[in-house]
Amino acid sequence: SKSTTEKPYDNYVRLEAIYNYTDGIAAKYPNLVTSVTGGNSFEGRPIKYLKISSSNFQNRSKSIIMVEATIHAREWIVPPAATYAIHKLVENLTDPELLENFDWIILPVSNPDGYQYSHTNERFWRKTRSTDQSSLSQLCPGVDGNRNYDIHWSTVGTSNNPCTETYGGSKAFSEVETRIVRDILNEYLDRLTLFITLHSYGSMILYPWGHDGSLSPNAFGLHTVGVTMAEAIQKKSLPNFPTYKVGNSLLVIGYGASGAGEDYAHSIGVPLAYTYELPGLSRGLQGFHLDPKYVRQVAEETWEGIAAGAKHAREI
Ligand code: ING
Ligand code: ZN
Repeated sequence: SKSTTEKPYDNYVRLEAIYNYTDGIAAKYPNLVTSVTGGNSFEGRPIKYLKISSSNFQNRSKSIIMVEATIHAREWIVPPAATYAIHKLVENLTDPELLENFDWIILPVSNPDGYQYSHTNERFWRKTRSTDQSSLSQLCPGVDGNRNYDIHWSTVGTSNNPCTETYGGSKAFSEVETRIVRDILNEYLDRLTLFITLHSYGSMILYPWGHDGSLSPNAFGLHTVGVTMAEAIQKKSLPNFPTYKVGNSLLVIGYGASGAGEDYAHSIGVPLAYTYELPGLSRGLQGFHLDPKYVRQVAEETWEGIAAGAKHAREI
């Protein structure tokens, strides 16, 4: 049933409802929020993000927190967590410090083609929907955005076969969707303190490096802030939800992967860069389809983690 009052963080919703919400927020709070279209997806959909600032974003005076979401289409719990963060910052700010000390960039759906396709054609679609010149790519569209960044690209936990779930693309940044995230990171690099890419599932907070499990010189800071974020989430979580694990992505997930967004952000100099794996209560593909009765719960607890991360973000 279609309801104009349904919020994008109370249930699973289509792309159109997410953009209706973010456009509405930008129109209603012009002094606080700017909606930017970073470019268009492979199939021509706008990729929109919000810049949120209580002063003037372009003043360049505050550190920036960036939350990027839904590079993987089937991870439907992710857009609600991103839009709830917008709701808390703009419509229901309970901690004024979060806007006094930081500007925010929130990109709720970085892969709109895949997200739409997961609603209309194939619920568990993961990748983008692009094709390139190769005949296999024509047969098997889509690139794994989280293997497409220029960080040890195409070396570990990825495939050069377009017909696999972890196809890294014909080259690093072959996808306009990852290029848009790259361009935002580069534009604001000097002010970015904390970058979070939202995924599901597994109840984990992961940090670099994903290709070999080695640690960055900032690993102490990454781990300390990671644990703080996980504890904040845990405080608001439910007894039947798994306990969050925090650590290096290879060590915690158990497989290596190169070309991931979190690793790219850290490699170019974002001091705190994480992948959140939001909860799923089933194994296998059903883990990507958490019972919709938990959508608001996950949105709320995830926000606690993001807010705690912002408050403890320090350039080390
Ligand atoms: N998981 C991530 C993936 O892309 C990940 C895990 C994160 C791997 C960071 C490497 C680095 O496989 C999901 N669920 O997408
Ligand atoms: Zn993912």
